[in-house]
Amino acid sequence: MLDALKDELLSQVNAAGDLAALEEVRVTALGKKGRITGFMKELGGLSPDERRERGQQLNALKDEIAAAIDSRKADLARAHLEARLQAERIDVTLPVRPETEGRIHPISQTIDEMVAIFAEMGFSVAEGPDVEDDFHNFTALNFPPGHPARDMHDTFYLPDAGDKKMLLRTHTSPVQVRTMLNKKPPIRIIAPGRTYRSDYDMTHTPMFHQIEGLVIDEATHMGHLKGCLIEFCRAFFDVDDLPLRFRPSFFPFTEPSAEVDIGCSRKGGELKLGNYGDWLEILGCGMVHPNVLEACGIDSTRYQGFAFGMGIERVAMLKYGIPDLRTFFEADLRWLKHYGFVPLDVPSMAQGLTR
Ligand code: 2NM
Repeated sequence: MLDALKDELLSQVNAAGDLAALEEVRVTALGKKGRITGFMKELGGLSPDERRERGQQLNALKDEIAAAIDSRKADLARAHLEARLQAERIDVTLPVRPETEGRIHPISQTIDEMVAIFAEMGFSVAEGPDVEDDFHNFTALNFPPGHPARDMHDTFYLPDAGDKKMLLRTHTSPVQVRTMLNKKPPIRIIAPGRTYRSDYDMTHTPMFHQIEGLVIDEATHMGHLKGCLIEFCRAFFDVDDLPLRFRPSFFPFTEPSAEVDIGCSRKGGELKLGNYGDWLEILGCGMVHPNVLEACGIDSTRYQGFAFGMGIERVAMLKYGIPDLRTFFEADLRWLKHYGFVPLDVPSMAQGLTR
C-alpha cells in the first residue's frame, strides 16, 4: 500500500512544472494534513512491534519524497536559469552598429591623432581658458611691451573691465605658462585648442587651432627636441623616412629657436611628402627662454626644456588634401560628409593611425 503511495507521490513530484506546483505536492505529502503525516498519526493505535516496522517504513518514505522534492527543486531552478540565459542572451562579438549619418570633423580627428602619438611618448593633455589676461598670453612669454603681436590690429581685446586687460588667447602658450606656474618639473604636456587672431583672408581665419608642446627637466636638450619632432612627424604623416630640416629662427619665448620643414615634392602641381629635395614649413620650436622659466616660477639655473607649436588646420589640409582653409568653419554638411570621419575611426597607435 505504501509502495503505491510512493509511486503516486513521486510521479506528482516529477510532474510539478514550477516551484508553486512543487510546493503544493510537498504540502499534500508532508504538510500538517499531508498524507504521510496522516499515516504517522495512526502509529499510536498500533502494537509496539507493528509501530516500529510501520514507523521505519513511513520515515523512509518521508525521506525519499523529501529528497525527490529537493532534487526536483534543483532541476526547476536550473531550467529556469537556463531559460533566462537563453532569453537574455547577447552576442558580445557582434560589431557595434555604426552611426551612419554623423561625421567627426577633420580638426577633431587631427587633434585625436596628434594626442594619440604624443600620449604614446608620455605627454599629458593640458587645457586652459580661451579668454586670457595679458600676463599669461604675452608678458610671461617674454613679449616686450611694444611687440607687434600685442597690437589691437592683431589681438582681440575684450572691453575694459577692471584692472586686468583681457583678450582671446592668440596661441595656446598661456596653457604652458599656467602649467609651469602650477606644477613642478619634470613637465611633459601638449596643449591643443582654439586660438584667435584678428586676421581674415585666403589662409587665415579669426579662430583657428594650435597644438603646442612643452618638456621641462634638468637635462632636456635640443637633441631631445629634434628626436621628439622627427618621431612625431614620421608617425603623423605616416612616412618612415620623412626628412626634417631645422632652420634657425626667432620667437620671443624660445632661445635658440627653429622652424621645421619636412621633405616634399611639388612636381606637376601635386604635393607629395617624402625625400624628394623640396621643403615645406610645418612647425616652430626652440629651447624655452630663461626669462619665460623665471616668469613662471621655475629656476632657470636648474631646469631647462623645449617647446614647439603648430597650426592644426594647416597640417590637416596637408594630410587630408583639403584645399580651402575657410571651408573648415562653414558647417557645410556635404563638405563634412566628404572630409569627415566615421565615429568608429578612433585614432590609436596600436592599430595604426588611419585604416
Ligand atoms: C611655437 C614655437 C616655439 C612655445 C613656447 C612655449 C612656452 F610656453 F614654453 F614658452 N609654448 N610654446 C613655442 C615655441 C611655440 O609655436 C610656433
